This record gives sequence, structure tokens and C-alpha cells, in this order.
Amino acid sequence: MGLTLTEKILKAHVVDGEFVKGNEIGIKIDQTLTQDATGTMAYLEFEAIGVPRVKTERSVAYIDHNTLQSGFENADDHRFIGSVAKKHGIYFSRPGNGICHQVHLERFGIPGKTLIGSDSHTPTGGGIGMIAIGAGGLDVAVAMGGGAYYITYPKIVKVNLTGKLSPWVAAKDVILEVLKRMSVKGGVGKVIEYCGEGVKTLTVPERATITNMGAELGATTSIFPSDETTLEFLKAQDRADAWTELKADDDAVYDEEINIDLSAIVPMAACPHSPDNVKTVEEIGKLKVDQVCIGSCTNSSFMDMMKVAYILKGKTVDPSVSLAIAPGSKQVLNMIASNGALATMIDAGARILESACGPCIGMGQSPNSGGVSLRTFNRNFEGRSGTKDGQIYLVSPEMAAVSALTGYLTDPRELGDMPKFEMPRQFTINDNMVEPPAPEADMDSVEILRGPNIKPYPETAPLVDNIECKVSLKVGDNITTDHIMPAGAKILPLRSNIPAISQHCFTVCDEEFPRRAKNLGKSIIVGGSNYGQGSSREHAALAPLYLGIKAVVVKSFARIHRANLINAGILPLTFVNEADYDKIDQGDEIALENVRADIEAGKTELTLIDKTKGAKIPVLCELTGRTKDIILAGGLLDYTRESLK
Ligand code: MIC
Ligand code: SF4
Repeated sequence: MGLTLTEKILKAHVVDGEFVKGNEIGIKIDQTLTQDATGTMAYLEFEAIGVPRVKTERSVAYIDHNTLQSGFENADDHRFIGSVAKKHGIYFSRPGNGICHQVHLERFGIPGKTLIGSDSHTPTGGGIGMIAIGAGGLDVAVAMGGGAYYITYPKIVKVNLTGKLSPWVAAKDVILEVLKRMSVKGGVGKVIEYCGEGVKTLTVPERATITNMGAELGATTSIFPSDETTLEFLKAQDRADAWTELKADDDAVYDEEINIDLSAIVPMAACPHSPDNVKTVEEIGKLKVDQVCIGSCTNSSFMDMMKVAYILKGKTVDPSVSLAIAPGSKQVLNMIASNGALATMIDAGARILESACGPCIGMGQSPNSGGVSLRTFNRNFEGRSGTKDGQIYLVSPEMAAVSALTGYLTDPRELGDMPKFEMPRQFTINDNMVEPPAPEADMDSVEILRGPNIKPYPETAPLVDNIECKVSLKVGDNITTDHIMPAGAKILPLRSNIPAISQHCFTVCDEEFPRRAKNLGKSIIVGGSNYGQGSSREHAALAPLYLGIKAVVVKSFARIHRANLINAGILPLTFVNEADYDKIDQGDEIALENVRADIEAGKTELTLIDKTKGAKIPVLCELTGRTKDIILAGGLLDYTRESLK
């Protein structure tokens, strides 16, 4: 029986566990990446693990999220990350060099290699045939130390692409179509593998847009084959030697199959407040637009920028619209500066932002109250833009640019004939903003620069026998990590200070939560389905840990967040009967008796006693040998320290 591409790469990297569907497997990680919002914590954890030099083939630390320096905190974090990188063998991509996923694809990604990144959009690397997975910072720290990364052997979904995109229809519309069909939880436990004749018609940046936003499906990752197109891309990056041909066997067996005829796809938008709330322009109807933002790791490539410049050429942005553009990397910015496309954008009235995440993570450019903002980004969760009642629509760069001119949501096909946009045969290459690490012999002389806002990892303790406490919070379905641990310009600078950032935990849902939880000393949270979707930020587990959360009981979890809870030593529990969710209320007194002994004995079904209601509620605590030991030890940090002894 033949293998899928995903299986081929995983099989070549498996170092622990039996390579059988549904099993937990440990894979060797070739490359890691971090960004600054998760990086400070990841490197504090790496230091705590105590391995002197990274053991990966390539580890890169990027600065791209916290670039609005409205106080000393972010600049201090950048300096800290730079110094850790230099000492411990990590390449440092300086602020200004671009968004981690865009730069990694351009300069470091290698087909067939494994990459984990402390950012949920790491699957961008799947655009060139990598197994690239988003993970918590601590998982990345462990991988840098040479440890395996554990995933459940995924289900593999074949997306069979046929046909060719029509003029002005974009890769963004393809992933919006997939999201429309599968929903934000349809990818959990799955890898999405793109195959078929249609693959050839898509450039590498287009493929990367699709794998990038596969994160919104909740998928483990997404992947394209590595073919002639991949080779052309790598050649143009002066990296032809990184190429190998990779594809699934003809008789590979998939768990599910989806067929997409590219020529049938039309321009679409994901409407507020979920990436799977996808509609066509006709379905949305006439929509006045206040703001347009172009950029982010989904749509900031050279090709995206060239299309935008073509649409804006000789025109002026509608007076009622603010247009912001952030090219994805120094390479992209440099190339559009040299070929005049940047001047075209400036001339049309675009507000040019630095090559960074910017508005995507609420670092500036929040829309006006109730404002409609069209964004080429990947997430439109409520409040993420920094404006609580902002109405965010996720669209292609083509739709964004034309709508900026008309002031209304506009179908880009109204532009008429489309010229052929050619991929460059040669990109402008200058890696002068990537600092190599100090040679191993000199590492002792590198001083770590720690600012006053950088506080250590919160205290943990081994799992206790009995948990008796209250429910400090009850929330509904599809809670995102932006609800649990909001980002934005005010809160992101606290990413290296867990006590301070915890004061903002869940405040989007309930202003009083941090104080209540802290006063209770210990408590549990109750939630609905797909709890923790979105970001990989482990702060969404570390802040609850600091606030005394012992367990989270939900209908279902998103993959990365569940792993982050385990890493933080917080029990991830799911209702055996979803209807029991209705029985338990905020403020209820609960008890989990003999929980340590039960978990040690390998029991997966536990009983949660709701003392207030006098109810016994069965809950599942599905842990494998390794995750069981992590929970018993009080988290991955303690577990790793113990296993290194
Ligand atoms: C995001 O898009 O939400 C982020 C900011 O890139 C996060 C990481 C973070 O919270 O720092 C992600 O996607 O993992
Ligand atoms: Fe940055 Fe936005 Fe991409 Fe996250 S999704 S890495 S914030 S550009």
C-alpha cells in the first residue's frame, strides 16, 4: 500500500511510538522558529531546560509581532531574544526583516524537513512540502534541546485540485472555500494534503497562502507536494540545492477526500467574527468599507504586492477609506521599492507599514467604532483588531485593493481583463538582517540581556490527590485564545511577565475573572466545543496556571491549546455526555477525588462531583503514557527537567 506525502515525511522522522493511525508518535524536528510574542517565554523555558546549544539543524528567532515600541518592554524582549539566540546557536532575524512565516519560506524552509514554530501559522512551510506545525513555546524549547515533538498520527485528507483559477480569483478564495466546507473545527486531528492536476497551476506563494490559513481549520498542518514549481521558487531564492521532489504514491490511501474545481471558485469573504463564516460578494450585498489592510503572513508576498500595485496604479484610495499595506518581508519591500510598485501604492494614498504582523495582531490600525475593515489576514475573531465592535472581513489582496478604491466591498472580477503576473526568476537576496549565532567556542562570553519586565516561568507543582474548588468561569462554544489571553498593543508587551499579563486573562468575556480566580486561589473553568481555537500562545495556559486554574472541562478542545494546558500541568477534561455542560454553573463547588491515583492507574474516565447540584458528572481525561507523566509531574518543564536528570 502506498504512502501519502505526509506519511512519507513523518515516517522518516518518527523516533518514538508505533507508526500506527491514531497513536501518539514522537517526531524528530529538523528546524524551529519562534516569534517575539511567544519567543521570550520559549527561550526562558529553553534556558530552564539547561541545554547549552540547540540540537536542531536550523533554529531561527524572528522579531515581527511586538514591533510597536510604546514603552521599554518590547525593545527589552527583542534584546533578550537576540542575546539568547547568539549564545545558544540560533539565527536571529532582526526587527524589520519581516514576518516569520514569510521569511522562513523565502530563506530557510526545506522540502521534506520537519519544522515546529511557536506560532499557529507555521504550516505556511507546507507550501514547499515541509511538515510544518504550530506548537506551544515549551514544545519548541524542548525540540531545540533535541527532544522529539509529539503528535497524534493524523488522519490525512486529500484535497484534489482540478482546473485553474479564473482571473482575479485568488488562493485566498481557495482556502476560504475549504473553510466554508470544513469549518473552524473540521481539521482537528487531520493533515490536509493538496494533490491533483490543479496543484501545478498554483505558485509557491499561493500554496503558502492556502497552507497558512489551514491553521483556521484546526488542522495539524497542510502540505503541498514539492515539484518543478517549488524548484523554480527555490532557484529564484538561490537555494536550488535545498530542493527534492516529493509527492504521495499513486496508490496512497487517504482517510477523506475533497474535490475542488479551481475554475468554479469565485471571490469570497469570511464575515465577522469567524474565518469559516464565508460568503460570496453577492451574498453579502452592498457593504460600505471604512478600512482596508493588506499584509500578514497569509497575503504579503511579492506577487500579492504586485497585484495590489497594479490595481492601485494611477488611482486614489476612496476618501472614506483608510488603506494600510504591510509588505511581508524586507525582501518583498526591497523589491517593490526597486521596481516602482511601492511608489504606485504611496501615490494612490496607501499608508505603508513596516514589514511585520502589525494590524493582524492589533498592533496599531484598529478600525473606527463599528467600522468595517477588509483585511487580507487569516483571523477575524471579535475584538482582535483592537476595536471591540469592529467588523472584520477576510478577503484576497485583489478584493481588498479594488474595494479600497470604490469604498464598497467589490468583486475584483469587475476589473475586467487580468494581465499575467510572472513570478520573479530571481529574488533580491540580502540576509544582512539575519544575525548568525556566536561560534560554540565563544558562547560563554555572550551576556544575556534581561529587562526588568522579564519574569520567570510561573510556579508549578505535581498533581495532587484531590481537587476541591469552585468553577470560576463558564463560557460557551468556539472560545478563541484571543478571548482567553487577548493580544493587541497594550497587552502584548506583557508576554514575558505572566503575573502582569494574567490580569487580562478572559477580560473580553468577563472583566472580573482574573481577580475572582486569584482570590479563589484554585478553581476550574467550564467551556463548550472547540475551546482554545486560534493561536499557539501558551500564555492562554500559563495565565490560567498563574491564576490557580487546576482543570478545564469542555465539550472539545482545539489541538494546540489542549497540548499547552497539559504542558502547563492543567488537567484537560471533556464531558462524556455533552449535555452535562448544562448541569454545571459558574460558582458551583466541585470535587475531583483521587485524581492522581486514578490517572496514575491509567483510568481515562473520572468523576467530577458537582457538590452544589449534588450531581456526579463523568469526564474524560485521555492521556497517553507521556502526557500522563507530564500531568503528574506538574507540566512539561518539570517533566523534561526530571527526564534530563
Ligand atoms: C496570532 O496570529 O494569533 C499569533 C499572534 O501569531 C499567535 C501567536 C501569539 O499569540 O503570539 C499564533 O497564531 O500562534
Ligand atoms: Fe503575525 Fe498575523 Fe501571521 Fe499571527 S497571523 S503570525 S499575528 S501576521
